[in-house]
Amino acid sequence: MHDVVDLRSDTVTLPTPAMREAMANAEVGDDVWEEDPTVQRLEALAAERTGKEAGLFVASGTMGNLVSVLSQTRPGQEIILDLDSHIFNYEVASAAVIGGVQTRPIRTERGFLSPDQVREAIRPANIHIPPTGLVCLENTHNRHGGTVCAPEEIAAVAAVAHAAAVPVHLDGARIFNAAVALRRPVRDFTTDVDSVTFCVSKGLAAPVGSLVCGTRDFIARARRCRKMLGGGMRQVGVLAAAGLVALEQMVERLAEDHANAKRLGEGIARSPGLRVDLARVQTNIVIFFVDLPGGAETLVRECAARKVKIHQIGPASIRCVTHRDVDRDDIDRALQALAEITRGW
Ligand code: TLP
Repeated sequence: MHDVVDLRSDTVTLPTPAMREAMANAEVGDDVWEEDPTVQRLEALAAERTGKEAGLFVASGTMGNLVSVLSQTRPGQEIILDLDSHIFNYEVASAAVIGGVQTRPIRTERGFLSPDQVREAIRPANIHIPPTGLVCLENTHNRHGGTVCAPEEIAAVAAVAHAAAVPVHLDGARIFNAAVALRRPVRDFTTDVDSVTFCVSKGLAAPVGSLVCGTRDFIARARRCRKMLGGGMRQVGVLAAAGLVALEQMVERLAEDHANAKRLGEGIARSPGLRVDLARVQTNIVIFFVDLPGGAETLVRECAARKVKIHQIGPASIRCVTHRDVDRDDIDRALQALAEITRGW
């Protein structure tokens, strides 16, 4: 039980005691010179988990996605992605501003492009038309409520892109949640894509950082892009040490977050005036809708007054994310707060 129940995001997780200890004792060196042994261990472990040749530690998921776009496209190309994707909505238009690429957002049912959608969106060679440079996928899908895309679906989309010689990037910020939900190894979700970003700073509870993985050649280009963006860090093993603990100790417990999200979703479904699609509550995210006009603002405010923090993501929609620093009692407290507020709605 915590004093404040913070369901705004899994990014709010605090480093565990084991992480703080590992950080204090980390062996470090200058990582721009590629001399930090702890960073190298983390990059090697990330590559192994994703079944790729090499990995690169970056400051954030946003930086991981951007270096992946920069390393696989050139200005004037187009990238195909889902309309609700994080890259399209929440990365400050970095692909366009810094990469000079045009984004081609496509509306999907669950956040996942189908092979047919990708086939139709890939541009033919024509003097008027921007060539397709990259297809970007997201798994789990944040704005669609933490939905999971199965490895076979990823493989089918990648096959279409690869047949047209277009590489595929996976924004796998929460790919470990997908892996735990389907009880399959992460590498099943990543073998068919050319590059993947995942975050250790979300449900895995490390304070900072994401990993980008792919071929050795791709990682060499990504490393240059990271430097260009000011992301070449020095004795950064103090952060990578927490990332190692995240990968070694924090993956299996994500199942608890998923169980808590389910409990929360089921409680919300029983609350008057609130609507949730329980079929979408597959991992640690619950998105729900408030039917009353102005209800979402009221709900966020009234919950905050009861020390329950939730996050409004649309005029009538709210997102809750479960994580290590929210336990089952906290979920029941959040449900209690919602029940008090919506009584009589
Ligand atoms: N998402 C954050 C916010 O930016 C919305 C959150 O609280 O969920 N890809 C996906 C799918 C993400 O959800 C996020 C973070 C990122 C990339 C970016 O990661 P960071 O925040 O490390 O740059």
